[in-house]
Amino acid sequence: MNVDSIVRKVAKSNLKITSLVGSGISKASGMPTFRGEDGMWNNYKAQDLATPFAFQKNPILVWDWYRARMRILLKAKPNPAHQALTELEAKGIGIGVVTQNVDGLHEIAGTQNIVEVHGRIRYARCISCNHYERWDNSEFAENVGELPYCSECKINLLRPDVVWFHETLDPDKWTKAQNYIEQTNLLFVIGTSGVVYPVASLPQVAKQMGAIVVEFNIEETPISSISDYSIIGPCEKTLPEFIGKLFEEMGI
Ligand code: BJW
Repeated sequence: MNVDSIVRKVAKSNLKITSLVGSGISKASGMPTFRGEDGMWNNYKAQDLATPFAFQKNPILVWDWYRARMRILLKAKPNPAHQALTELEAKGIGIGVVTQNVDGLHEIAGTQNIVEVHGRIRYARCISCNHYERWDNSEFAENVGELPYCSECKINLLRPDVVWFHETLDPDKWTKAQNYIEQTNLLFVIGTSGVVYPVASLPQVAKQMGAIVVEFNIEETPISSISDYSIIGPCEKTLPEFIGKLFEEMGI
């Protein structure tokens, strides 16, 4: 089915769109994805970097990986897909963005209703006293091989304020994400491989609650089989095009 026909099928009054987002949306901003061709897990093993055990074993290695990503992020800007989600919200039909991304590019694009379920790379938190501080500056990012300590208690290490494998998601954020899913009648699933739980369960929940699911990805994923429509192609192109046509169809 072509995009025009899909838009005609989903456009209706009282649309409440939630977007469930993964790293594919930020690829056109220069941020690498985790899996697939050019994915970070091709060069690194997730268990060596994105687990609490990895941080206990080798905090310098973990911090240097986050520093390398921060150096890329400091040059990155939101792309047309991030901007399209901001427009969706501004028109009153985008109710929320549930993002697995830690890069903060939705916020920079001007989206307001965002829940960052896997945390925020721009912040670090003390492993003991729970003090938070920003570290998204080039001085910090360039200090390869150094371990950052908490500026509050001055004793304990800082860690990136992200969710690693084997860690639970922040319960408030998870509740907020579930609320968006429960309220939505159209779910966009954008640039995620759909393999990391519990987030990967959300499209199924939306579907069970009667929402239409539209996936935007460059390839099929495990989410494709439960999606009503899969739009294959780079989302920085397909998403603004789809949203533009949706506005036209709805006359907004
Ligand atoms: C494009 C595109 C373009 C490219 N346009 N598309 C067995 C053992 C142990 C644990 C588990 C287990 N089974 C399940 C679990 C739980 C585990 C899990 O899900 N594991 C599976 C991988 C097997 N989950 C957890 O541990 C979670 N916690 C939890 O469950 O708590 C309960 C619990 C406690 C104790 C024990 C067990 C359970 C926490 C998950 C945290 C994930 N953290 C990371 C790192 C975040 C910090 C950081 O950024 O450093 O989150 S991992 C990484 O994957 C990151 C991402 O948010 C997440 C999802 O990845 P994403 O975004 O989908 O990226 P990719 O690369 O996978 O996909 C990119 C997609 O874009 C592809 O589809 C491309 O095709 C597409 N694309 N360009 C459109 N232009």
